[in-house]
Amino acid sequence: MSAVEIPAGLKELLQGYTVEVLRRRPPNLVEFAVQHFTRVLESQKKEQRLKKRNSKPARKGVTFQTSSNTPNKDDEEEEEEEEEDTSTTGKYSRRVSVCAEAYNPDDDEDDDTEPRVVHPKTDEQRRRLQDACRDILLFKTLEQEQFSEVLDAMFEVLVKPQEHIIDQGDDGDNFYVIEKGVYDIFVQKDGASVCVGKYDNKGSFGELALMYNTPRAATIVATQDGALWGLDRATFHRLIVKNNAKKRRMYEAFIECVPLLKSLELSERMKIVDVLGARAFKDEERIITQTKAGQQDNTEVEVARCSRGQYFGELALVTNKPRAASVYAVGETKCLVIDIQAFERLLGPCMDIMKRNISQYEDQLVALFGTSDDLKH
Ligand code: 1OR
Repeated sequence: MSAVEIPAGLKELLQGYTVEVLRRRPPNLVEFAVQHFTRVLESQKKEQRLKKRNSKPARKGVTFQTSSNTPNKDDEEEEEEEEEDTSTTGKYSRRVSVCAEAYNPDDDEDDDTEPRVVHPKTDEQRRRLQDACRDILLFKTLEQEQFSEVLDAMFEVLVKPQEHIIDQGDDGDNFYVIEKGVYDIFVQKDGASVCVGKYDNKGSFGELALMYNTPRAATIVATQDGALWGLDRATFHRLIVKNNAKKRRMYEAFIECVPLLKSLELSERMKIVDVLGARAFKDEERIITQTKAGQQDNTEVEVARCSRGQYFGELALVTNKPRAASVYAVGETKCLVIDIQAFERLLGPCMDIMKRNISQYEDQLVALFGTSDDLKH
């Protein structure tokens, strides 16, 4: 037991600031701290104003079971069900609560008192949901029981073109899995909103603010009619964030000895663990399929063999080109997988090392086929 009492919320505040510093690498930490905490304060004030106005909770479907007996839920004063907000203007009133939940994922105390969120679904909805969630990495390391709790809690969100699902700077309300639709990703750069990528009918977004109690890092806008599945913040926290603590314990030692990741800070390596999924492959199973002709005929030639601690699959991501080689499992194998958006976000600092290694692939190919054109960026 500690003799010094740590004020409630201090840890989360500092953690939020640290994560933002690591993500944005500001030149002046003090100036950045002033901006960051001003934003936190503004959000707190906004939250209080919203509470006063007794505004309704987040978007369609995000309702906690009314049997909730959790005493300090922020939402408790808020009126639960009014008519559903299905406006197409793109802005919904959202739950505002910077650093409301404790971040410590090991802190299990209130697990039993947390209400379990269940959104009933038809068989057809459940099937579509299961399909959409099949490749979501954050779900890959969940136990079956936890996974089905996640599915129970998810709710369908239909979106219209130009609808903002998430606005950068807001507080996180939900995590989203894409069932269909194309979504642009915008990030503020020097005061302007820049499109940095898109999701095309698959993937998920909105995990960062929920995992690290930080403001939304990007704006996500639907470009066409789309369908999403949302998972509320409380359930995400209870199941995914807690599972991440387990993942950290499982993969910490392994990640420490992956040479590529040596140049990252410990906290950055841990963020990689947070978004990793694990996948097992059988002997000879194809893990990556070559999508362009790298050879004159159709015979496949083994060009390299990777083992524990090495990586593959980055080439197409770094060069933005189709897959240049196929990869097969040799024996029973297990890979840790990172998705493309997280790859770009988290492995930026490793780009130089990866590019250096890519020039080695070129040497290998030149030795085999006498050309490296396919690998040129
Ligand atoms: P969030 O909860 O912060 C916005 O809400 C979401 O956009 C975020 O979680 C991610 O799921 C998703 N940088 C930050 N967030 C991103 C990015 C991104 N891409 C998708 N999201 N970058 C683009 C990487 C292709 C880096 C931009 C500098």
